[in-house]
Amino acid sequence: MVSIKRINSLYSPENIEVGIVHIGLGAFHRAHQAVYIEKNLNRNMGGAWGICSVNIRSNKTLVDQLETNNCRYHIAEYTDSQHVDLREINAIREALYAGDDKEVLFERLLSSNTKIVSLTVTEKGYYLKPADKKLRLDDPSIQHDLKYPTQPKTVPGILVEALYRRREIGLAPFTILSCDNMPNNGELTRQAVCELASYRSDEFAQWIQSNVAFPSSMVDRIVPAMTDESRKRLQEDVNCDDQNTVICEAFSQWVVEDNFSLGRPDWENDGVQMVKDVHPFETMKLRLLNGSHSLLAYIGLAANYTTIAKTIEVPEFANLIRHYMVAEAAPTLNMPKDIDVSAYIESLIQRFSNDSLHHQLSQIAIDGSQKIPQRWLTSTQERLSLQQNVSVVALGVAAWILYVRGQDLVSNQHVVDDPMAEQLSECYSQSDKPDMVINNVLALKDIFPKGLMENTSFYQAVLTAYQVLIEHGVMACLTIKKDSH
Ligand code: CS2
Repeated sequence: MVSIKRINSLYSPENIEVGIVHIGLGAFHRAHQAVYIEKNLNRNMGGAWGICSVNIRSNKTLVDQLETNNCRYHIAEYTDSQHVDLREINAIREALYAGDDKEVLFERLLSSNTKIVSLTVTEKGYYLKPADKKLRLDDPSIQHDLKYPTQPKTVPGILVEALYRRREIGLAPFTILSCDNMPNNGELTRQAVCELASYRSDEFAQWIQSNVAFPSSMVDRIVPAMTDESRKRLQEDVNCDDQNTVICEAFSQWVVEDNFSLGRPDWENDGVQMVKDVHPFETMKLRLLNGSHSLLAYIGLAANYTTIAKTIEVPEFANLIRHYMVAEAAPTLNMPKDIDVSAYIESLIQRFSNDSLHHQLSQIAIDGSQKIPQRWLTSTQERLSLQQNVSVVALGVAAWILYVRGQDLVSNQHVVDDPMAEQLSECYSQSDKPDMVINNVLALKDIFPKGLMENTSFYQAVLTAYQVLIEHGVMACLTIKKDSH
């Protein structure tokens, strides 16, 4: 029997005003930020921080489904397979789909009640090149926004146009809060918005620089994409027939830079860590949690596993992940004294082992070109400059290179879902000889910083791992020396 604790909203949703516009209405937003707002509204018995959640490209069905239910939905927070908190959420007061016509969205963005615009649009939604963080000017959607700035398609384009219109009518700019897995996500958002705005005028870009707050934030909660299988399990476990319910882990963390120009909810009373500098938290989470996730995804898929819990259950993989975190990632962190990195590592192993989540490796494997620089490559470059061992990351990169071939070790095909899929596939087009492939991939300068591309030890380590991987399989690659740091 699964033990269920039900937590219901205590306030009247119809009295809540919208103060936040959120772009990226996916499972993560519903199980993370919306929960913190829900707690805030519960504690204050209402308020003006309801959310208008928006999708601009995908998932219109979800928007429609939420709208039919007055945007009320549930989240099922699994501590383990036997303990679930079923939480009612009413924090989202409006769901919008702004596809071709974005004027309804602009109406919201131009409202004086809108104080914060938050984002979960994934790494690629910022249109920055992973290696140098400059705008991807050759991307057709960015080119469109440069040509038709008043009818933008991209998130940076929408923000630029909304800020432009707010300035014209004399309305103070909203705060822009990125909630995506990137280091300095506030600063990166500022860069994308200001670079695009500079094509309108340098003076306008300068105005954004000086007047718009872009706090950084570190977000953390494991929220697997919902599937038919997980919906069925929900029905069995908690007898919940709300089709919009999201499954997630019990753990949740949000560390936010306290820099909001038009005010913010009193989040510090709802478990949000409001801090001056998010950077150490972001780096720790990206390199330890997300870095391990990507590693598990690519090696797990190469060994034919499907979920995180099933992969980490294999002792050799658990050892590899622990070794990666302890020996390769943790030494690159510069954490405040009161943060216990070893305890954090142990807690991650526990969280990865939560078998009630069924977190698919294929979901994490998506968009590798946008993820691996901040998860693996920055720390690896630092380690190489000190002549330190990087063998686990080299294996990870080799497994990712195998993954982007689109064909696994036993010739099963899969789709490579990545904005750089075409360039990655070209790396295999002349020849599939390991040295040629590795050369081609490591020469992709949008992904690999110059220092890494030119580093012969890195090239050699990736090549060796790749050769062993394709000739003998993953298990043969796992002889990581314990003293190699
Ligand atoms: C995952 C993240 O899909 C991925 O790349 O690593 O979504 C991860 O689950 C979250 O960042 C956890 O907070």
